[in-house]
Amino acid sequence: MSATDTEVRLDKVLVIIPTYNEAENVETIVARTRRANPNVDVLVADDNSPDGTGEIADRIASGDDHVHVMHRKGKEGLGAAYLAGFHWGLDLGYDVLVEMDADGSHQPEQLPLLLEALKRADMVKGSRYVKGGSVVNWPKYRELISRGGGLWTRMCLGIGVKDPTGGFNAFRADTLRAIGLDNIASAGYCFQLDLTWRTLKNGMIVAEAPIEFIEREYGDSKMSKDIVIEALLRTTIWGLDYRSHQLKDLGRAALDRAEKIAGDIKEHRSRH
Ligand SMILES: Nc1nc2c(ncn2[C@@H]2O[C@H](COP(=O)(O)OP(=O)(O)OP(=O)(O)O)[C@@H](O)[C@H]2O)c(=O)[nH]1
Ligand SMILES: [Mg+2]
Repeated sequence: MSATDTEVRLDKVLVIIPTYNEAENVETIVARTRRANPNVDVLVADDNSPDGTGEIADRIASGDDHVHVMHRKGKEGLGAAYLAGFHWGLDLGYDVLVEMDADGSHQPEQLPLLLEALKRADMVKGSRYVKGGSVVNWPKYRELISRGGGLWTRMCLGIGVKDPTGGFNAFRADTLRAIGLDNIASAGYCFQLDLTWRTLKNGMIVAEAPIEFIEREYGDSKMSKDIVIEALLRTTIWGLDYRSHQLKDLGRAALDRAEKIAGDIKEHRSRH
């Protein structure tokens, strides 16, 4: 099944929300998600947050059959939590799996836009940098890093995605099955990039839906300089690796062509 297959079902949607110390945000984000999208299920994937986020999520889940909580043993990073959530959702037969932050940066009210675009794509990224997209309350330097990183990624990998590091993403279940979830670079922005890059390399369609991204109001960011540097380095390595394969293929094709021409000349000579 792929984006070109109109028969594919996209009804059973799971929104995965990874949390680490989001006690101030978790209740609001789950309530907003359920209110704006009454048919979707929510999975809070909590890494045993010391601030009690997991217990708050349990309380919400006890009053709403659409809300589930995964208690993980400790802080292992956002990527590991998403991967565990993906496996959980795939095993239970969800058609669509969505990544969404707990801090309100991604607005659940905009999820229908992503789901609509997923009818014609294999993965949809909520995008700050396509027409209609925007960033609210970000210091200029954050936007510069984000835009610069995106530009670098587009250049290295030769892709057109305007917001490759964006973390508000919707996948068809078949897309996740096709790209495989083993050996994903799981730290920070690399995780989102890796998923996007794998989907594109599999020849699948990645669409971007405009979103308004709002900087978190409550709680601490888990972003760090290391995460940015790792993402830039990894993108460069992926790009070099990809280009070297392209060059090898080009070289091989040129050699084949040269051998064919030499053969033709030989044959032509032997005939005359
Ligand atoms: N389960 C789990 N969730 C995490 C972990 N680290 C971050 N998260 C969650 O992942 C989401 C994104 O984290 P943020 O700290 O907002 O990172 P960010 O969005 O890159 O950075 P800001 O833009 O500064 O907010 C939030 O919902 C976090 O609670 C982790 O180690 N485990
Ligand atoms: Mg955030």
